[in-house]
Formats: sequence, C-alpha cells, structure tokens
Amino acid sequence: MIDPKKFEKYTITEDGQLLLAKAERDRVETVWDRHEAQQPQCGYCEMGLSCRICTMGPCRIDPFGEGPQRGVCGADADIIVARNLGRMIAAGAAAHSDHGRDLVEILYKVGTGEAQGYTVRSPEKLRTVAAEYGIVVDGKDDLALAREVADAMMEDFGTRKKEVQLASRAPAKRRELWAKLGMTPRGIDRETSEMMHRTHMGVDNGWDSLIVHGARNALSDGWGGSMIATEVSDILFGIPQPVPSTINVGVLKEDHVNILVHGHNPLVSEAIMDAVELPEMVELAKSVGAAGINLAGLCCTGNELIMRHGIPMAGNHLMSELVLTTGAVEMMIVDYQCIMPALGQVAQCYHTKMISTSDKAHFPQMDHHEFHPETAVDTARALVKMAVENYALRNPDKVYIPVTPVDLVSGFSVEAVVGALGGTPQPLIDAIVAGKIRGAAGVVGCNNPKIKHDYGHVALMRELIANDILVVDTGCAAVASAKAGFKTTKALEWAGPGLKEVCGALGVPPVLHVGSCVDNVRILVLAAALANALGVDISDLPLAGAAPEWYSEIGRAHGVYFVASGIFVVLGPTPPVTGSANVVKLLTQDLEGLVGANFAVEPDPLKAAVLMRRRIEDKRKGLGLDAREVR
Ligand code: XCC
Ligand code: SF4
Repeated sequence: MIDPKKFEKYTITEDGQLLLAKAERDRVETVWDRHEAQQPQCGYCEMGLSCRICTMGPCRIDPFGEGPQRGVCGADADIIVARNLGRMIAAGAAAHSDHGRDLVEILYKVGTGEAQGYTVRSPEKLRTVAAEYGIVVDGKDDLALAREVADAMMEDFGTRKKEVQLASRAPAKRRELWAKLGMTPRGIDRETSEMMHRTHMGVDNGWDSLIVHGARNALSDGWGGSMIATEVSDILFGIPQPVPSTINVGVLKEDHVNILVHGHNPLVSEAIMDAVELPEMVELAKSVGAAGINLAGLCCTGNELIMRHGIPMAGNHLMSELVLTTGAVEMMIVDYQCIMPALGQVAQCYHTKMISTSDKAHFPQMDHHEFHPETAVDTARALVKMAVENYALRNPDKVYIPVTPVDLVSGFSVEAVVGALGGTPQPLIDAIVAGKIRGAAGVVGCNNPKIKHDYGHVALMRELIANDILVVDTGCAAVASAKAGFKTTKALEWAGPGLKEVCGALGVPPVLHVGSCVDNVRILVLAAALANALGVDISDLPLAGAAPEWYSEIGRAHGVYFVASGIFVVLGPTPPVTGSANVVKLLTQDLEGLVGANFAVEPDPLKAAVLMRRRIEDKRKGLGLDAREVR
C-alpha cells in the first residue's frame, strides 16, 4: 500500500493525494515527478538573464558580476530581462485575445447562418454591446446585429484605431492617465505585434520603454481581446446567473459514461454539452450498459460550463493528469491552453480516448477531430457516440473514484452580482463605506508545482474573508476555493462578522465565482463600475489582487493589466525578472507613482494576505473611511 499522506507535500486536496497514490501504483508519471527531475532549474533563466532571441547568442549575464555583463550584441541585464518579460506578456495577450477572435468569428457566422447549433442566447447583451460600439440597434434583428458587432470587434484587433472600443468602460481619469503615459491600447493585434518588433535585436533597448509598452500590450488584452471573449461568450451562450453545482474528482460517476472537457474556449464544450443531452445519446449509453452520460469540466472551459449551466467540475490545472488515473474517463476532449502535452501519455495506461479539437492545438497521443462552426453539431455528436462506445473497454478493476463531491454556487457575472444587490452596486458601496466589508480582493490564476497545490489559494482566501474582505475569483483559483467549500453560504461561518452579515442578508457566499481566466475582465468591469459610481479612479478603491499559484504567460499578461488598471497585485511564484534591479524596482515600487499600483511577490499566502489587507486599509484611509491597522 502506498500511503497518500506521503503526497501532502504536493497538494492539500484529498482527491489529489489519493490519486497521486493511485498514479504511483499504476506507474503513471505526473507533473510533480517531472518538476523534480528538472531540479535544479536554470538559475539564469529563473532570473530572466538568458537570451536566445538571435543566433549570435544564446547569451547569458552573470548575476554575480564576474562573468559576462553583456550579450554578444551588447544587451545588458536590464535589456534582456525587459525583453523577456515583454515577450511573455505578448504571448499571454495573444493567447486570450486569439480565443476572443475565435468567438467573434462564430458570432459572425451565427449572423450569416453558417454556425451549426450556435445562436444568440443573450439578445440583451448583444444590444448593449452593439450600442457601445456605436451601432444603431433599432429595427435590426439579432442576426444582422451579430454580423455588425462581429465586424466592429474585428476592427479592434486591427491597427487603425486610437483606442480599443471597450477601454471606454474604464474611468475617465484612468484613460487620461493611459494617454499621458502612452499606454492606451490602440489595437489588440497591433500591440502584440509591436512587442515582437520592439524585442527583436536592435530595436527597443530602453528597459523602461519596453515595460510601458508591456502595459499597453497587456491592456489591449484586458480591455480588448479578453473582454471581447467574455462579452461574446455571454452573447452566444448566455449571461451567467447564480447556479448550484458540485466539484472535485467525485463528480465522476462509476456507472456512467464520463466525458471531460478541458481547455478554455466554450465553443467546443457548449457543443459537447448539447450533444450529451440528446435523448438518442442517452439511449445509446443505456444500450452499452451505462446509466447515462456524465459531462464534467476541467480548468477554464469547465469554468465556462459551470458558470452558465452548473455542469460539474472535476478539477483544476494540476488535477488534469490525476483525473485520468481514476480509470473512469471514457473521453477527454481538449481545445487549447494549459493542456499538458503529457496527458496523452497518461491516458495510455487506461482506456480513455483523448481528443484534440483545434486547428491550432495538436498533442501527442491524441486523436484530432477538428471543430468548425459549420459542422460543430455533427462533430460533437460523433465524439459523444465514440465516447459511449468506449465504455465497453473500461476495466472495472482500474476504476477508483475516491471522494464525494463538494457543493458550490457559481455564476456570479457582474450582471448577477448587481442583480443580487437589487439592481445597483450601491448596497455594496454602502457596506464598504460602513466598514462592514473592508474592501474586495480578486484572487486569480493557476496552479504551479512550485507551490503546494491549492494551498496558496485556499490559505489566502481564508485569511481575506476572515478579515471581512469580499473575494471574487476566477480560473484555477476559483476551482481551488470551491473544492475547499468556500462557495456556499455555509462558508460564511469562516467570514468576519461584517462580511458574514452582508453576504448572509444577500444569500451569497463570501467568495464569488466570477468565471474563467478571460473572465478576469469581469473584475475590471466591476471595479470600473464602482469607481464610476463614486467618481474616483480604480486605483482609489479598496481593492487588491493576487495570483498565488500562477504559472502561465497568460497569467503574466493578466497581472500586468490589473496593475496598469490601478489594482495592486501580489504574485506567489516569482516572475523571471530578478536579474535586473531596475526592472524589479519599477515593477514593485515605481509603477505606483505612474499607474497608482504595483506588484509584490510573496509566496507565503499568509504574508500575502497581510500585504493585501494593508493595501485595502490604506485605500480606505485615502477615501476618508475608517481604517484598521494591519500587522
Ligand atoms: Fe488554470 Fe485558465 Fe491558469 Fe490555465 S491559465 S492554469 S488559471 S486554466 Ni488561464
Ligand atoms: Fe545574445 Fe543579443 Fe542575440 Fe540576445 S539578442 S541572443 S543578447 S546577441
């Protein structure tokens, strides 16, 4: 017997520990094994001091000052660190913005009648967004508007604008600041493309000007590509409203055909959901001896489904391999982002069929069945049928679903939050002014084997709610807190007295699930709405953000757009910038004077909570509200 306690150092979750023991029994290699095999990781790269941008290199700078201080081209530590950071931001912004573009293409095809199975589920939002883009809505039907909105959004991706449209949601003071600093995002693709240009050898060698452009690049995602992704998802699939569901590996059902969707883009998972619910598919499942078909999500496409439809969630990033070791998954269907290329290998040990679906995301040991809007319904049906037929190949001796699921309530879009407050943000503002709620914190981002799985998120959020701070979360952070039981009103017993009173009266949990990673923009929209209601800037509000277990370039871009929007952000894992004292000082100190917020790095979530509380109390003081001392 392998003692699951042995895996307490890797994860705080019971399902994680038990399945790590199962993985060891089944001789499955996991992300933690590979992380260990990589030790010690390259110190130059950890500090951002290696460069392989051109073939005169690769080069590295000696952080101790004895070896080379310049690359072959003459770039010093500041330039190399800033260029690397810039490219990280560009990649992250590109990823989520490209996800946004895929949705805009579907919206257009819905308008022309070419997108099989997709439709406009939220005509209200279509009309609101159309009006924001200056489109005349009166007298037009949904399909005509879908085409026009899609066209207008495509323009945002281009280069011929002064400012991306949805940036107009930001407070006027913020936009003036961006204009003054040269951070106004002009076009979504333009800023990413310009970053690749600037970081080519021999272009922008100002470490500070590179970072200012990094902010503009990240803002083009936050107020551009990602915001478009969220808005179009709401238009096509509906605006999330509070909905109960269940979470952790226990959502898999031993007597059902289990299908998992993993990735980010709801265009695949929504089609699969529709196919799973077809009576003919359910009949087919019964004919192979299963009780039915069970669909569950992982990572952010799971967040999209749970937010809108209450589809159960199996786990977050570091659970994506372990969930396969249950031996109970007939099929995992992936789209893109955060899908470990190891998954196909893990699935080899079981009967699980692995399916990739995007023309831009191929993986080893997966079967590729491309999704296109024109044929999405047919593709989804064929895949679900294949999954059902695979049930016969399941080996009951290998099946192990070790836990029972935890309850949660999801679906807190900005519209739902305002709805819960009775139609205006005023009651939230009143509660903050009265000091019952000290402020709000956004906790976002990933898992990373460098931090004990889920510990960063859960320990941080426990501290925040205990100190009367309302938490909104997204991405894998949101999955972590839900598994820990923070997303039902029962969790109010862990909240401070003020937060408990306010959330109790509203009937909402102390931690609100606002969505997937792209839905971080819902936090921006909510922050902007609060700032506008008070006539102040976002940086004046008692808000703070954290990414306690972030790993990805996407996470990097999001951190930068939060800070550039005026929200202080604490990072768990250290970004690869410590090789440049100048860059570190800019990010952790001087940005405050420029954009009214900066970064801090603090891997210990208890200390991170102190930093966030201090920030929130400082901002209360600035607004003339009562402030507590935080030690
Ligand atoms: Fe999770 Fe979004 Fe991070 Fe990926 S990046 S690990 S939050 S699934 Ni968006
Ligand atoms: Fe080396 Fe400069 Fe080329 Fe980078 S750009 S690899 S520092 S020569």
